Amino acid sequence: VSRFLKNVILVELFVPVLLLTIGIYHGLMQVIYRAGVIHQASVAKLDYYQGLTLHGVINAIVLTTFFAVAFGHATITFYLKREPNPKATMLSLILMVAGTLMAAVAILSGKASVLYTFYPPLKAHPAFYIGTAMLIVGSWVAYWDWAIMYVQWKKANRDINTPLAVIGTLVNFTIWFVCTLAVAYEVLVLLVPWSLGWTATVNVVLARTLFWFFGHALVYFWLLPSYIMFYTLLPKLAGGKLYSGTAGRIAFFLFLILSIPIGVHHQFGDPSIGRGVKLTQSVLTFGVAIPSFITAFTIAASLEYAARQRGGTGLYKWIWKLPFFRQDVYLFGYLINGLILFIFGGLTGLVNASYSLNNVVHNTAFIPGHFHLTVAGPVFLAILGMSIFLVSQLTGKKIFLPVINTIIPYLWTVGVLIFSAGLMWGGLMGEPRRTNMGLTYLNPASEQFHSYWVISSMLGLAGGGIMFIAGFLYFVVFFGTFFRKPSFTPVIDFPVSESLHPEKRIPLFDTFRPWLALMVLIILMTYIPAISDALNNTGRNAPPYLPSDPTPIINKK
Ligand code: HAS
Ligand code: HEM
Repeated sequence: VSRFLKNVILVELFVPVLLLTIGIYHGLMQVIYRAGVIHQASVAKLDYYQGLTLHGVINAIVLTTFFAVAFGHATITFYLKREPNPKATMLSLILMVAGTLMAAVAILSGKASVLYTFYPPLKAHPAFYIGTAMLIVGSWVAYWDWAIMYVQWKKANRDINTPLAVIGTLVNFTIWFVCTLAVAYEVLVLLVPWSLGWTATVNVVLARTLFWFFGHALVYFWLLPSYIMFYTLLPKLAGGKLYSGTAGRIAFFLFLILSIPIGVHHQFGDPSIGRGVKLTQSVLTFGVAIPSFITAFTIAASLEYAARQRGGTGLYKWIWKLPFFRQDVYLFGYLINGLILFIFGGLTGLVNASYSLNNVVHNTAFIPGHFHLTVAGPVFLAILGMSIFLVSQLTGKKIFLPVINTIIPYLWTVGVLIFSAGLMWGGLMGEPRRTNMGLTYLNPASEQFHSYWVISSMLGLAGGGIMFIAGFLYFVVFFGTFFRKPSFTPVIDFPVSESLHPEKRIPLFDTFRPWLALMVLIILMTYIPAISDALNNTGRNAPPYLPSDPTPIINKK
């Protein structure tokens, strides 16, 4: 790998991890506020919602996007044996860093406390929207360049199966490109003119619908780099082989067609969106769980094979033969903990997706309980592990404090399990999300004091505290490795899993065209009615609804 690319990848890891220190600090602050340990609206001149915005934007948007691009550069270069175009790579990096700085300044100056979902009626300074748009466009530039590299590579290698990691990366960025088109429209056509004062009002339902077109696909953009690691690295790290590469291909293509047309499951409570749209997107949401079920079974089979190769026996006893605490394969620990958390993350996702159950959990603490088991589970742990792996390899430096590095994912997992259990239990008792409960519900001096949520929010605090410690230890290992003396020649060398069964090339699972066509078709079928509802049932035409039923009365005729 060239010095140039090496440095670009290192900057793409260093910048977001540095910002992550602010993101993790605010995670801790939120559990402190919410548990009623303090009864203040702000600490160190940063108010609750400013902190929550920093937390969501840095952890879930900045870190994940930078990481996906850095990991994408490494993956594409490693498997296609050629490097991305330096000019495109540089342009992408500059746009991403400049955009992030603009958005960060807007949030830190208190002019963009709009949360990471940034849809109206909350309004931010234009710098926030423009910065976010630049971050996104920067990631597109990298994607276009990889797509060109892939097309050239494929021309020269028609009969060879495209490496699974390359399929995964391109599927992921195609989802990202298509879904960000909607948010780009929302930002540039609706929000920026409104924020500049050029337009007096904005169609809130339309903006939310466009946001969620992007917003749920976004979670698969976070997830797929981890899936690439589960399929292509984890079996090898465990000492075995991948049970089925074809299953992996099918899973990635299913994500391509199903990640976007399900965004309305975040809007079950929006009265302007009709029942038919909600039903269709609810059913498709169950569909998008299928590639994850395929992954669960394929990876479990690969792990069992690996453990039996190491002498494992019995129905479940083989599990103990897996290399949980081996310092040389520390990545295994990061990835397996992510998978364990995702069992609960996935199950709670299916609860959310169920139309009637969604009524119970929507806007409660159950939702952050769900997503810390997903984005702060398999996604975050894979980012932590891989960022340390790449920094060590690209700088030729040994891991700083390897024993601590091995323990971090276990500590984080214990923390998340306690934290999310507290939030979800509280959520089922009505504890709200996005609320500084220390001011009211958990302030004994307030009339609104609510003793039901004392224990659940204390569990959130305990778990959040453990997560904070694990996060702190990660920073020590990451920066410790970054700044120590090099001791070997820099490389990119992934521990690639072989396939257990000889893999025949099946053309349908080695081509994008039919899948892209299907993707566009399903999106049009699901989103034309959704957008039309958003355009028609708004403003004066907004339908009346009963608080007990989130569907508009108008549709009941
Ligand atoms: Fe979700 C809300 C439904 C997956 C993130 N989700 C959110 C929000 C976030 C988020 C951030 O339908 C909040 C947004 C906001 O701020 O308002 N989600 C789902 C469904 C899935 C799902 C059906 N979500 C994710 C992933 C995320 C994520 C992944 C981040 C990365 N989610 C919802 C819904 C809402 C929602 C509603 C709206 C709620 C509301 O009302 O606001 C599915 O994709 C889940 C499928 C997953 C599985 C699990 C498979 C298990 C695996 C592990 C196997 C383990 C092994 C280990 C092999 C079916 C792969 C074995 C171990 C050994 C030791 C051997
Ligand atoms: C929201 C705590 C790490 C992503 C929250 C909330 C809490 C919390 C309590 C809910 C606040 C509310 O609704 O009022 C923590 C703690 C962490 C941590 C203690 C670790 C020390 C992470 C990580 C990620 C993440 C690593 C992603 C990679 C999010 C997102 C939100 C959130 C996206 C939603 C923000 C919003 O509602 O606008 N966090 N978190 N968190 N967290 Fe975390």
